[in-house]
Amino acid sequence: MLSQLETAMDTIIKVFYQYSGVEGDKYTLTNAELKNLLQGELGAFLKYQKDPNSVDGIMRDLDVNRDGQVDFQEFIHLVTAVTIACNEFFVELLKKQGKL
Ligand SMILES: [Ca+2]
Repeated sequence: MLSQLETAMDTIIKVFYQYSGVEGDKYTLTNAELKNLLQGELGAFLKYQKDPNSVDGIMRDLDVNRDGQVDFQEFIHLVTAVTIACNEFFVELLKKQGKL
């Protein structure tokens, strides 16, 4: 049986391939696949992006090797950054509530 953290990691991997397998190389995200993943899985994050063309900007930021695709290693940086931001938000909230 998988632990909670292993389940979370397994889910991240499955979500990535669920979206990356739609068109083109099934192991990388195209711009359209990245957009669908962000809208489907990180809607709240996308809502706070001020730039209406933010998906293109996120794609450029993530595509470190500049091949026009986002592979899993590039994608996991986004998950890490958003998770860190969420953690900082919750830590601040708990501090304000005097629970930390
Ligand atoms: Ca790439």
